[in-house]
Amino acid sequence: MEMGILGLPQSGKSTLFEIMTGVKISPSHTETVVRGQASVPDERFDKLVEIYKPAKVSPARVPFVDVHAVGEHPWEAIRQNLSGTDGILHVVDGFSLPDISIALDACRKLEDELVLSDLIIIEKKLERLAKMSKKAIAPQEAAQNELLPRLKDCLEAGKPLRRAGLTAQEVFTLKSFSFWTIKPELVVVNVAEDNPAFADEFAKAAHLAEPVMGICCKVEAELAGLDAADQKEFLSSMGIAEPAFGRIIRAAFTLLGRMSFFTVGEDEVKAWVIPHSTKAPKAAGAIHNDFERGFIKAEVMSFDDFMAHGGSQAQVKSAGRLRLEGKEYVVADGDIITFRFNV
Ligand SMILES: Nc1nc2c(ncn2[C@@H]2O[C@H](COP(=O)(O)OP(=O)(O)OP(=O)(O)O)[C@@H](O)[C@H]2O)c(=O)[nH]1
Ligand SMILES: [Mg+2]
Repeated sequence: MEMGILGLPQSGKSTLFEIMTGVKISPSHTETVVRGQASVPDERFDKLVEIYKPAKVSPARVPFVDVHAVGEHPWEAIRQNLSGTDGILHVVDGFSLPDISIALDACRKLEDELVLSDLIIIEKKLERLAKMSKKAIAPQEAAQNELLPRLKDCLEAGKPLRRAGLTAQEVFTLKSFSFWTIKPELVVVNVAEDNPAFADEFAKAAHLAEPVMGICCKVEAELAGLDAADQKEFLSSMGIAEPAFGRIIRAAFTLLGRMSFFTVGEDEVKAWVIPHSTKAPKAAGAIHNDFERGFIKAEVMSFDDFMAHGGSQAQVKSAGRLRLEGKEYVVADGDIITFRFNV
């Protein structure tokens, strides 16, 4: 699971990457690709930490990748380095020239590049398939051959593949292509300090199917540099509940179809990242393969039950709200779990 940061040159990609991940990119850096992890803000997790005061704190994380593409073929470097990512964070410059039509053009320019890039892949594949004898075409390719013309129409109409109404099976059939526009996408408008309303105006004018969020990277870079207490003070002095970079990280996490369950104790409180609709043994496997192999039961309490019973596992149990779940249990977001296993 990885989120790639895309955007036109100098739109603020690296600034945003640094804010979210805390990974500093030195101005003289020569590496093309920089990876970093962003902690996902979660009030429930913070409450658990407050209650258990654990020695180790491990929040959920989202990996982000930033590409510093220079030289003659920047797009090639971006394509190569981000093609394996699971989602796209598209940064739009809204600060250097805060003009809606300029920002819209900039946004569309990149979207068009992505659509075109996917279209070329499809055309090449269809050409190749057309030259092959029917017998030589493998079943997977035959399925692709059926599907690709429809996708071509979609792209030719300027629509990304994520809006082609594909079934899960069809998406699976297309996996080997790593299309850009099939990936979930979040659009982030980097606004000027004195124009925070610009992102909303942009969203209204753009009519995108993708979620749009605003951030002022300049302000948030200062914010990210403060410790937690100073951050709170800074935010309340500005009348803001939460930094925008926190909301963006959370949105990326949701966009990738992820959720968390918690394990708690005095040694560690940890948020484990799993896809939605994960059954208990697979969730146990996120912790350790042995937990999945030797899975017996999951002791589960919901976060709400835990809080409603004074943040005490013993009280949850005596109230009969501690559930013993088996192999078919689908883990819910925010479950607090202790696995029983046997290896
Ligand atoms: N005023 C202002 N400047 C910003 C903001 N965000 C980024 N910048 C500046 O814009 C320039 C480009 O920012 P980067 O984060 O390096 O942009 P980038 O998209 O990573 O650039 P490339 O990797 O070269 O394509 C830097 O000089 C930043 O300091 C912002 O919100 N406000
Ligand atoms: Mg950069």
